[in-house]
Amino acid sequence: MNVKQVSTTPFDDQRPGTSGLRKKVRVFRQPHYLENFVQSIFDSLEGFRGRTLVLGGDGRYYNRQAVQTIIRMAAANGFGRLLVGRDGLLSTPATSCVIRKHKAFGGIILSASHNPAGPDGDFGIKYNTGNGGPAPEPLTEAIYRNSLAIERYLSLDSEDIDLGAPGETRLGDTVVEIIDPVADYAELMEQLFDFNRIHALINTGVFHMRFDAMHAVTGPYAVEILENRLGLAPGSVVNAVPREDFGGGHPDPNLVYARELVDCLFGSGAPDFGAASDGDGDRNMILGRRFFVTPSDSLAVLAANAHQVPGYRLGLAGVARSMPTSRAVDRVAETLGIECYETPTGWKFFGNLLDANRITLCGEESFGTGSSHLREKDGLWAVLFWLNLLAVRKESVADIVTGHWRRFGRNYYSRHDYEGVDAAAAGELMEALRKQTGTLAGRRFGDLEVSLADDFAYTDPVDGSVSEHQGIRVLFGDGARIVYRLSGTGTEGATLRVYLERYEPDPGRQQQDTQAALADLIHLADALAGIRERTGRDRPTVIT
Ligand code: VG1
Ligand code: CO
Repeated sequence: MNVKQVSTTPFDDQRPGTSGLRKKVRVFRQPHYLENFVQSIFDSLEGFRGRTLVLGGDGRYYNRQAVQTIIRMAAANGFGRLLVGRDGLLSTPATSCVIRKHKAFGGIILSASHNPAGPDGDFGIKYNTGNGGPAPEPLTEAIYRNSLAIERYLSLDSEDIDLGAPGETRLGDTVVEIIDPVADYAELMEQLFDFNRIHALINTGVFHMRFDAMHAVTGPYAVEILENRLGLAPGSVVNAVPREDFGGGHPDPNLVYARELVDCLFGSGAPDFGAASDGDGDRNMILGRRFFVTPSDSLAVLAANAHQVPGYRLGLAGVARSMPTSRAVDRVAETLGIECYETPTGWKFFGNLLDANRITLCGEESFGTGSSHLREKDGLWAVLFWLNLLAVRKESVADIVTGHWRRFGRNYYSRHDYEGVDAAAAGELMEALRKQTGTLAGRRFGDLEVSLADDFAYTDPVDGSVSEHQGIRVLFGDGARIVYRLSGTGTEGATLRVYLERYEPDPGRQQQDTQAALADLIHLADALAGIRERTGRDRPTVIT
């Protein structure tokens, strides 16, 4: 089969963000746009000739066409074998699993995660390396540099592959294998968790659960694992069929976008346990009956109880959280006598710590939790972890979390997002804050005294690489904190994220409403940054 070389010219906007390159579908559909980025990835890699590439996506609009394009390009560039999820589907954690299990050279994931899909929605692409994790910053920067200088890309003149038929096809010297997207992942979950015990809990007949796949990629995984293997009643997984437009929704598992599930868990006759996942299956939301578990608390609870779950019974090497994530897990680490690392936002920063066996569990406030079993955050894994804990402890979700607070204290925590604000105004707001950081320490605002203010920089303890400007943090003496940063995943204007946290050790004061408990900090966050004045917004778009 003849390899063709296609001439092209660079686009100047292909720098990957927090999690790969994300743009509007219409941007990706410009001639050569996708191809340029894919070739820039391949041009940044060495030694992949004859090796395996894993390929799949969250099933959103444009997924199928992009898969066909990338199959031709990967074959033309010399990969020996392509493992492609059936129908072009592979969740982000399943891709990480398949890369590791089959010792692939790397993988390409097509997803814009929780961002809405469809012809007017978003599309995205990210590259994962042989450890199964997101490309680290030096590699994403190399990809970006290549994209600025690209002159040609390689492809084949070949027919589309039938993505629905499992089995192998030859494309020149390359074998394209269509794989079951669920099998390897489900097998790994069975190794980590006590399926018999969870099965027993579910089949008592008194335990009820609802899982919302939000019309995104987790549907087939959840049906196979929760219903077929663990015996959950058919139909307990709702919105289970992946759709190209995610049913018109916003597959972001939080209190705002997963409203249907939240209403169900807070309604009369609510099930005992509720969970949801996002577009590409790496996020999770955990709910008990009339109870919401913040992702930060979820990480802390999992860390404190990990020894009760087979895959983690030998204990934890250490834990890590992204900087804006609440410090609930820090208290658990202190008690367990293990290290707790603080990384910048984005899963790529956990990779080195996991590879070096410095940590076992890690998580982010943005509904992401994961462990050393993979190199991505993993939505369904977190749900199974909770199910395993519920089966062992035989307590309600609310009792487990409130018990945790009594033991470790409660970190009241919330994130306020201002979406789609003017990019220049958002940049100026951050710049003004950055200038203030030098003068804030020691100042008092009501009961709050600033102990430290800086622009967070991270030195990777494994490879020594430095990442700067990762968010402005303002710390107060009694464990309270405000963090400001701009999103690196949006596709329109800028999104300002304000993270608020306050520690409450007194069990008698742990039952307040979160926003009320954080009211002083919320007020101060606006006063310090001039959010209303600079963005023209008088309230956040989304509060989680
Ligand atoms: C957001 C979250 C971050 C997460 C990232 C990718 O990034 O805040 O914690 O790692 O999305 O998650 P940002 O830069 O917009 O704040 V996913 O599920 O989109 O792969
Ligand atoms: Co995601």
